[in-house]
Order: sequence, then structure tokens, then C-alpha cells
Amino acid sequence: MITIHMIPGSPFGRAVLIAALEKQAPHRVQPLAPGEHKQPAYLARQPFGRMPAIEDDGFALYETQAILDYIDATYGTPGSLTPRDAKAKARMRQVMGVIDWYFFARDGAIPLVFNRYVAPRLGLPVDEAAVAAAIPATRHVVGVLEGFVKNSPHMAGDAFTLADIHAGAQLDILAETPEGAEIIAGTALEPWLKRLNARPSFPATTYDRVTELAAAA
Ligand SMILES: N[C@@H](CCC(=O)N[C@@H](CS)C(=O)NCC(=O)O)C(=O)O
Repeated sequence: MITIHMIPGSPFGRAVLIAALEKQAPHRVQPLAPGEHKQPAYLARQPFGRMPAIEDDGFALYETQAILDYIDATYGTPGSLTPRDAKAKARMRQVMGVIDWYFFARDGAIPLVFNRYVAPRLGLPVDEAAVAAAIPATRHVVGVLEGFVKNSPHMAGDAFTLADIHAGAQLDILAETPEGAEIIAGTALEPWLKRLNARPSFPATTYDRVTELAAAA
């Protein structure tokens, strides 16, 4: 049984949940209280105070890409989410790196997503100037990510892979903000997000669904 430590709404946490559902890996959400991820008990699990962190049968792990690899390699159903082909696998890793370094970055889409998606849910003030300032960088990284799905149904080619999970968890949230929806509209990311949302793992891991799961934990 995989225990996933996260606050509902965390896109990295959502990526782990999606992978667990896709691989039919038994899992449960262990919700973190606000601020708990900066407390010593959690820092012993994740020394940088970020989420998610998991444990599985005594094996503790943090860093989302590593967790996705672990789940994919450990739980066999229905098949691998990592391409065998070297070029497709490199493409998958490239997209995941773009998400980590250029999308989920303070000089990327983070200020927009934080202020439009996270802050209202936590009752925090919204920094409109930060939202406006983040739009050019968000447009740029969204444009780059669109390039990966312009000529193929998924990020690394024909097959659904960890890259779709990693990028989908972030872009699906961006698409819920008015500015993000406007930036994504009419791009190849729109039908790609529709394809992802047709998979049960995406609607099952929205903010509302994970909040319900956390409340029941
Ligand atoms: N490199 C980390 C990044 C995780 C991360 O930044 N998670 C965000 C939430 S999606 C977080 O913990 N934010 C809380 C904070 O920065 O205090 C990973 O891949 O797991």
C-alpha cells in the first residue's frame, strides 16, 4: 500500500495519484495540514519541505519523477508507462524536465497558478501584479509544451506515458484559471487535455475529489 503525503490540489501530488490509479497500485492519501510540510516530522521525510512524499512497504521516497518511476516499475498493470524506444523515452524525460524547470518555476507559470488557483482556495490574498507579470513566461512555456503534441496524440509519441501524467497534472490546473484557459485555447494542448480527461485517472484526482479522499482518510 502506497501512502501519499500531500495537500489536496498539489499538482505533483496529483501526478503521483494519477500514476497509482493508472498502474492499479493500492494507495491512500495522507493529507498534510497547512504548514505541516515545514515541520520537523515531515522534513525528516522530505528535507526540502515539498510535497508529495510517499512510503510503500517501508520504502520512503520523494521527488515526483522518482516516485513515478518507482510506481511504474513496481506495479505492473496494465503495462509500462515508460517507452522502451530510446528516443521516445528521452522525449518523455525532456517534457518532464520542462515541467520541473520552466513551467513549475517562479519565473514560469507558478505565480499565475498560485494566485489564481491556490490562493483563493486557501483564503490568501491574490497578487494581481504577479499574475499579470507571469503571463508572458506562461505563454512561452505553454507554446513550447504544445510543440510536443502538435504531431502526436501524446507528449512522447503515440503512447500515454509518464510525461502526459507529469505535464497533464500541471496543465489541467492551469486550464482552470481564466488566463491559463485563454492561453491554452485553440492550441494542440486543448484536445490533448481532453484525451487525458477521458481517462478515469484524471477526473478521479481533481482538487474536489482529492479533498473528499483526504477528508475520509
Ligand atoms: N521537485 C519536487 C517539487 C515538489 C513541489 O514543489 N511541490 C509543491 C506543491 S505541488 C510544494 O510542495 N509546495 C509547497 C512549498 O513550496 O512550500 C518534486 O518533484 O516532488
